Formats: sequence, C-alpha cells, structure tokens
Amino acid sequence: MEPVLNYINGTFQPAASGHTLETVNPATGQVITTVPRSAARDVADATQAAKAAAPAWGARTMEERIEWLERIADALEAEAETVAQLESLDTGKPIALARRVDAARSVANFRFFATYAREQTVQTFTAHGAINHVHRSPVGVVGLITPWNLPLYLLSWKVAPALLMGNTIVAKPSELTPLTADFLAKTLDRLELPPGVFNLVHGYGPDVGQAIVEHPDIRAISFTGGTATGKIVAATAAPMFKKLSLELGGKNATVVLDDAPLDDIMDGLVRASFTNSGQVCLCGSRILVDASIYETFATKFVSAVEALTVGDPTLDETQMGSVISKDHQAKVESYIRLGLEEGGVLLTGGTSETAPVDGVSTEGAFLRPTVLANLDASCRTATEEIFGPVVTLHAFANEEEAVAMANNTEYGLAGSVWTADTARGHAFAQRMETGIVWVNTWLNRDLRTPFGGVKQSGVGREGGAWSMGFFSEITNICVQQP
Ligand code: TXE
Repeated sequence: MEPVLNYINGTFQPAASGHTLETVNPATGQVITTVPRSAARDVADATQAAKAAAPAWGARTMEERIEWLERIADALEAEAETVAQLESLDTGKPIALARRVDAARSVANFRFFATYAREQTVQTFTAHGAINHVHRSPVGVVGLITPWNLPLYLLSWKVAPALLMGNTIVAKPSELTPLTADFLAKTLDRLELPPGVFNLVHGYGPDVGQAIVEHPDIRAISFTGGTATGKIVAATAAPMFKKLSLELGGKNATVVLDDAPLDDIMDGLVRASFTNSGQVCLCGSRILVDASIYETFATKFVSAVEALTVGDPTLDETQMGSVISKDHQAKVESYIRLGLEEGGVLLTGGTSETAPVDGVSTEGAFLRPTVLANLDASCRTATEEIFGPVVTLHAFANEEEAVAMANNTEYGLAGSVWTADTARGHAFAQRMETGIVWVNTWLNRDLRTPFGGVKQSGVGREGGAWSMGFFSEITNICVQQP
C-alpha cells in the first residue's frame, strides 16, 4: 500500500523531518504501510493553513456548509465498502462489523448533522421590550484527536459538526489506525474542499497530539481516548482557556435484574460485552446479576459467548476479530492473569496461551472472549478499564447493592439495565452515576442525544445541539425594540 502522508493546506506531504512509522495489520502482524512521524513543525504548518482558511470557511452560509456535509456523506456512502475494508485491515475488527458500524456510522454522522442543522433556528429570548438573539460564530481552528477503536466513526463524529459550525480543522488520528483518516482526507481533496479547511497530521500522541493541544491558535480541543491521556490534555489546555471536550475511558456496568427475560436479552448482553472485542468505551465489562438468577444466567451467558465466531476478520461470518495490537493483547492478558490472582474463576476464554484462537496467524493479536466469575466487585480487575474481550460476573442481593456496585468505580460513562419492567429499569437508571444508560438495549444511538461521561470518563457532551454548541462561540445580542 502507498505510504500514508499528511494532508496540509490541500496537499499530501511527508513529515518535515522525513521520518516515518509503520502501521501494522493486527490480525496478521504484517506491516501495511508507513505514515509520517510528524512533529510540532508539521502541526504549526497545518495550523497556519487552517488559520488562513478560517475566515472564508466561517463566512460561508450554514446552508452552504450543510451542502458540503451532504456531499461528503454521499462520497463516503459510495465508498462504504472501501472504508469498511480499510478499517478492518487497520484494526483487526471483523469486516461485517466494519461495514455495519464503522462505515455506516461515518456516513450517518455527516448526514445527521446536515439534516439536524436544517431544523435548528436561532434561539431568542424576549423580555423588557427587547429581543435577545443567541448568535453562534465559529470557534476558528479546532483540534480533533481520536483513538484507535472506532477510527473513522469517531473522527467523522467530530469533523461533521466542526465543519458545519464554520471551523477549520487540525486532526490527528491514532498512530495505530491512520488508514480511514487518510481516506477521509483523500475524499475531501477529491471533492475540492477548500485547502486548509481540513488538515490531517499523523504521528505519535506526545509529538503531534501534544503540539495540537499546546498550539495557541487552536482554540478548541475535542479528544477521545484514554483517561490517562485525557488528564495530560486537560492539564495542557486548561491554563490556555481552550474549549475542551473529553470522552475518555469507562468500566461500564451491565445490570441484570431478577425479572429479566434471560433468553430474550442474551444476544444483547453478548453484544454489549464483546462488540469490537470489547474495545468500545460503551461496552459493559462488569455484569451485575441478581443472586436469585445468577447460576442460570451464568450458564446461559457462557454458552452464548462460546457460540461467538472468533477468528479471521476478513471472513463475513466472523463476529470477533483480533484486538488492536500485540501490546494491547499483552495488556488484556495481564488483566486476565490478575483476575485469577484476585481469586477469579475462569468460566470461558483465557490468554492466547491457555485458550488460543484457531485458524489464525500466531502473529495476530487474537484473544477468545473471556468471562471471569467469583471476583469481589471492588477488586482491580473489576474496577480498572481493560478495554478488551474480558467481562467479570458479580451477584447482588438486592437493588440497593446493585446500585452501590454499579457506581463503585472511578468511571462514569455508560451502563445498561435489563428487566421485564421498563419503569423499574428507568428508575434504576436514574441512580447510575454515568452519562448514558440503556434500558433493555445497548448502543441504541439517537445522534441528537447528549453523549459523554462523568468522573474519570470525561468532561462535556457531544451529539446534536451539544456538538453544535461545543464547536461554536456564543454572542448574546440584545436588541431593544422601538
Ligand atoms: O488512547 P490514547 P489509546 C482507553 C483504553 C485504551 C487506552 C489507551 O483503555 O487502552 O485508552 O488507548 C493521542 N497529547 N481508550 O492508546 O493513548 C493518541 O495518539 C495529545 C478508550 O487509543 O489516549 C491518540 O490519537 N494526544 C477510548 C489519542 O490521543 C495524545 C478509546 C488517543 O490515544 C497524547 C480508545 C498527548 N500527550 C482507548 N498521547 C474511548 N473512550 O473510546 C496520546 N495522544
């Protein structure tokens, strides 16, 4: 595959230093291609281009920018299979998942914000003989930093509203997954988006991401990634009074109440646990089950998990592929071993030694879906983010205990509650200290809703009006009526 290049001021170019880094197919361990190992100098060039393009892009009408989003959505939709193939190659996720989630949602993100923006009107407040107009202007140049788990899904989730609201962009994808960000740049270039409106700089986080966060001309940072990195980003951006949106890690609880119809919900629970090999910040990694149905649940859940097709991500029937890298495989395995050390009992799965995935390359970063039981809900395995195909099962005596267990982590991103009584589930959900709760479903996403977490899961919300608000500055204009 051709080397990936930065996209700065409408031209594809290597890092100023000429340095590159390799990107690997995690399912085979094979090098795919090289990407620029950029540095602050490249970020400065990209920011200068974005700053120069900002006035003209910001001066376009909302309708003109809405039409651009529709053009981009159409172009990505026409190439959805290419997007899915690139995403699966880059991440090791099954091609069926890349089609159904990553490629489809990348199109939906652009199309949603175009449609939604058309429905919005300027907010006004009238009192004391005056009309107050909540006027929105572009922030200017915005920095978008995205992770490796849902590369184009999460990049497009930020690019769409940022462009819509008249901003120009300096974006940095994860060094582990550059391919679909590059594809987006090539698509925007083909559509002749004005140079400098969208700039893409590849490289390591501390080199490129840090430079984006530090650059004084980048006035807002939208970051999705790990909590540890989020703390560094926040520490850098806060004293510069930049607008900051942080969507970080999670350790989400899946709560199964005593009246849950187990056979009906089992597929949903397996999806919530192991989609994308558990590498979705919204996955449920702690399953809390009423003690009265725990044994029955554990038996049904384990057999549903063992029915998953794990293997070569290029095969249509594969439901779980590899994790993102050998390093991440090792991190996840260290948690499986920790779980056993903390007294856990392995109900299914294990490390690549003890439970190898057959029919795949030994160079691939494969792990079987793993279920650990018998752990105390406050142990490290059950409270630290693993971000892999590992869940822990815990029994609770009553709803009070379930609420306490669900809230007993430093994270607060998402969760789900499963019950035959939706009013009961809704009431339980209101007691969970998270940004999102699903009742009898998972990852059912209405893009108008606020998305984000509390505690160590982040700051701020994106989605619908929250995204339009984040990617704009407000001026309240009060006009005294004659
Ligand atoms: O995230 P990172 P990674 C969690 C999960 C995972 C951990 C690390 O636990 O194991 O985060 O994953 C860039 N200044 N989630 O490595 O390191 C980096 O290059 C600015 C949850 O993907 O946070 C990448 O582009 N940027 C998460 C982006 O930040 C920096 C999804 C995210 O990288 C930087 C993925 C710095 N100093 C991982 N250092 C979710 N909530 O969805 C790195 N980066």
